[in-house]
Amino acid sequence: MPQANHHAHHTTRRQLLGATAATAGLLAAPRAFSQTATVDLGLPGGVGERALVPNFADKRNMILLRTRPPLLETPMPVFDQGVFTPNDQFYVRWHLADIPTEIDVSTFRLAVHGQVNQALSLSLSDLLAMPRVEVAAVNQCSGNSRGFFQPRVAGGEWGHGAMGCAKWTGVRLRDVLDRAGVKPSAMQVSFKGLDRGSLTETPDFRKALDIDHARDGEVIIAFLMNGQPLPMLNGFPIRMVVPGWYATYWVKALNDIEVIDHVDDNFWMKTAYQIPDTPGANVKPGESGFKTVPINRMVPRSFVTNLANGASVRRGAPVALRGIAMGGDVGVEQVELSTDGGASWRAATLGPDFGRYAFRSWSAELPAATGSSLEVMVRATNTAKLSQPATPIWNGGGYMLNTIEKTSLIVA
Ligand SMILES: Nc1nc2c(c(=O)[nH]1)N[C@H]1C(S)=C(S)[C@@H](COP(=O)(O)O)O[C@H]1N2
Ligand SMILES: [Mo]
Repeated sequence: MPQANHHAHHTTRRQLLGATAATAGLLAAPRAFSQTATVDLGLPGGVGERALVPNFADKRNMILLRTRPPLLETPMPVFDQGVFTPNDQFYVRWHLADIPTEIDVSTFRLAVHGQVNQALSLSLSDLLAMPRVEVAAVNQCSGNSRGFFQPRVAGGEWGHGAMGCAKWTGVRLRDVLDRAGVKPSAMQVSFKGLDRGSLTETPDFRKALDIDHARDGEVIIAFLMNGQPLPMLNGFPIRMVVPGWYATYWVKALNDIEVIDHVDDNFWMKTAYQIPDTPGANVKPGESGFKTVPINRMVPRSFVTNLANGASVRRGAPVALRGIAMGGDVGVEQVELSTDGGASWRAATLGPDFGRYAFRSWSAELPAATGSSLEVMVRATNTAKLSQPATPIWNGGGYMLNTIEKTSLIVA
């Protein structure tokens, strides 16, 4: 549950003001970025070679998928350093070419309108003066790991690094809606940010949540990420945080909230980000005729973070493993490991619990390795008893991949 926190209003306000000055050079930075190395994401077909860029805007050492608008992936070793992903290595995803690069925090306004008694135009000071909550939550792109889909699908070929976990601080969406007074005719709440397409016909990026979800007290409008103002590329000055749901709803640089009396049928809700309405969003390649729904709750996942595929371990010595897991829309109940292809499983030890929406660290020591190779499988089960599937899922959008991961180790 988010905790109320009423401290440090003034500090925060200064921090937000300071951050504005620091963001002025954002556009120039991507043009000047340098590439020092490449990484191989290990995608099927050997198509996963990517540039590692040390200095893209205010990000460091990120895997570059695209520069405009930016798609930046977090390298896996970052997840070995703790459950909270550093802001300057947190992944970045935008759809539209024209993204905000500078914000005047004194004139910025958040509009709240539509099916409300009183339309609002809220300044950052207005938001900073409201009761605060904090939640630790995983932000994961719907298409995280899309590059591993077989057969391949269209769309950004992410490895596993289009995810991150942060402590998000902000105000409850419910409190903002209550201030405007939601009319009984309200059915959904729709969100838009400051970004735009470069062509006028490109539809604005708009996402919507059902009114009850929007008012559940867990959905927040965040202005701090790990205690700092949001990086420009992660939605400065404010963004939506929808714990347990895929990041497509976590609208960045949020400047418009519209309460609507119908189900949002804009392109980004009705056409894009639709998944098969089947367990785990799984269908057969080429299958058609199934019902689709807007993507929604996340599913459990787990990863080994201290050893990469192809790493060597010492023969005759116990193998220390550690990693991270997430429950999806509920907490992690259990993480298990198998070294016999899934025939038997042993429980890992779970690390500290930062709340059900956060990453959960885990560790385990496997008995001394004998043969010449070792394949480790890791499986998370959430508190709703949902486990990761053993066989890969598939859907045409390349969404929600959460197959049990395998790490192949060399024993020498
Ligand atoms: N305004 C705006 N918000 C947005 C998007 C966008 O294109 N524009 N993309 C969404 C998607 S699909 C993802 S995966 C997350 C990525 O959040 P991040 O860049 O902070 O990691 O932002 C979401 N919020
Ligand atoms: Mo996404």
